[in-house]
Amino acid sequence: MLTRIDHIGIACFDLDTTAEFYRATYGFEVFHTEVNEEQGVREAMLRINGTDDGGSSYIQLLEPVRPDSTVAKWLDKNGEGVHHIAFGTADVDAEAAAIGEKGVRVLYEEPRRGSMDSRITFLHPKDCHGVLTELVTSASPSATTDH
Ligand code: CMX
Ligand code: CO
Repeated sequence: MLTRIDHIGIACFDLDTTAEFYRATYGFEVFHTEVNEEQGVREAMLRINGTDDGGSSYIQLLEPVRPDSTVAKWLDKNGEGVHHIAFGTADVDAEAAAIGEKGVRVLYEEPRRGSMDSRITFLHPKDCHGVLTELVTSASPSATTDH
C-alpha cells in the first residue's frame, strides 16, 4: 500500500539559496542534508508534516554534484522546478514488484539507498503520464507502519 506523499523533489541550481527561500517565505526549516553520491545530488529535506501512517511529508531540494548526474541533465533542459514526486510505503520491494507487473517500468532491479537511509526506487516518467515517480520506504520504524 502507498500511504503518504513522502516528498516532492525540486531541482535547483543552489541548494543553500533555495533552502533559504523556503525558510524565509514559508517558514520551512531544513530537517536534514546529505550528499548522495550514487544519485549525484546534494539534498535538503524540509519536513512539512507528519502523516497518518506514522511517516512524514517533506520537500526535497536537489542540487547536482556533478554535471553528468540526472538532475544536472534535467536542469540544463528545463531549468529549476518540480523534478519528481515520491510515495511512501512500508514495503518498497512489494510495491515496485506489483507496479512492475502492471507494465510500468521500474528503474532499479533492487531499491537503492535514499535520503536518511531510506530505500528507494523510481518509475519511468514516460509510463506515468510525464511524472517521474519515486517509491520510498523510510528507515525509521515508526514511518514504516501501515495503519
Ligand atoms: N520528469 C518527467 N519527465 C522526465 C524527467 C522528469 N524528472 N526526466 C526525464 N524526463 C523525460 C524527458 O523529458 C525525456 O522526454 P522526451 O524524450 O519526450 O524529451 C525522457 O524522459 C528522457 O529524458 P532524458 O533527458 O534523456 O533522461 P534519461 O532517459 O537519461 O533519464 C530517467 C530519465 C527518468 C531515467 C532518469 O532521470 C532517472 O534515472 N531518474 C531516477 C533517479 C533520479 O532522478 N535521481 C535524482 C533524485 C534522487 C532522490 O530523489 O533521492
Ligand atoms: Co526523491
